[in-house]
Amino acid sequence: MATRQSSDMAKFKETLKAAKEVVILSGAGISAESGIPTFRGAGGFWRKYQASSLATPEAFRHSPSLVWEFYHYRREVAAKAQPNQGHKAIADYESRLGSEKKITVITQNVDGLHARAGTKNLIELHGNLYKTRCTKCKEVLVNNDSPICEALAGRGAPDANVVGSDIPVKSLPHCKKTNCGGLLRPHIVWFGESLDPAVLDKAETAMSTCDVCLVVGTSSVVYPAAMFAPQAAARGAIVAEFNLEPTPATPDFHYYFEGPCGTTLPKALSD
Ligand code: BJW
Ligand code: ZN
Repeated sequence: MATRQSSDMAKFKETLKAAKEVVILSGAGISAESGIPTFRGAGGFWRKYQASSLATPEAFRHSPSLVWEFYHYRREVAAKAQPNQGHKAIADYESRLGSEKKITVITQNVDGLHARAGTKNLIELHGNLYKTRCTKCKEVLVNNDSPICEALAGRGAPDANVVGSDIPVKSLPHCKKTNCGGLLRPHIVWFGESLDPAVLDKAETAMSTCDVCLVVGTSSVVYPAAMFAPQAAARGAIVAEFNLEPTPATPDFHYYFEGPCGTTLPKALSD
């Protein structure tokens, strides 16, 4: 990716001060400093699998046991992680200025760390690790159990040489509703699946009316989220990107702040 010099922070802060509607669109990079691996790049593997190859309906159909091991591991990691300075700067910004500006956080992350940091007006585009959906009756429930079922206790180790546990389907998490008993799956949007239309609609509405957008810690390659900020920039919203490195979308944006967002965001969002 081409290099780009960091922009003038003081100038961006003036723009942000004048904004009436602000959207913060985040990706895996914001949780990296909390110890949660990103999807692409070195940390994006679990065992011998690229994380994105397990986040598919085909992988779940082929081996619900393997996919549940993967998500059990991710639930346990995220439950132990703490929101970092980036998450906190966003939550603090909303609590200071949320009554004078409309501030919306749209996250692609499923780790729940924005909410745990205190963000209120939050749209979780790709679902949440701590929600399940019944494959039969479709009921969505919050589930914070650890482990989520007995058979997954001590499973999910990420090392490349670990062999899958091949847990029988009957021992994986199941719906407790009378007359259902369907297999549960993580309430997460996998590749090739449509986003929840109501969630997508809320996100698109916020994107279409904001005057400033901060794009934080996302590689901007996964659709539809990848087109949100470029579209906002194209209609005249001011967009600032916070990332360790430029992305395919960087040339579309007005501002670019290079570095760990746990350092750059508190500077951008402070008074
Ligand atoms: C730091 C940092 C620090 C690190 N500080 N920065 C149009 C064109 C082409 C394809 C498609 C298209 N429309 C749809 C598709 C198909 C597909 C898609 O986009 N494919 C692309 C890969 C090409 N999209 C879908 O299937 C979506 N469904 C859909 O659109 O349905 C309709 C449809 C289907 C098929 C065809 C056409 C239409 C659903 C997408 C669901 C994404 N799900 C996942 C996994 C589930 C969640 C989970 O298990 O956790 O969501 S994929 C994965 O990628 C995850 C993430 O939310 C998502 C985005 O990744 P993110 O957050 O950007 O992370 P990384 O790792 O890529 O980047 C981290 C960044 O942080 C890097 O830039 C680092 O530099 C940076 N960073 N540390 C600041 N400290
Ligand atoms: Zn059910």
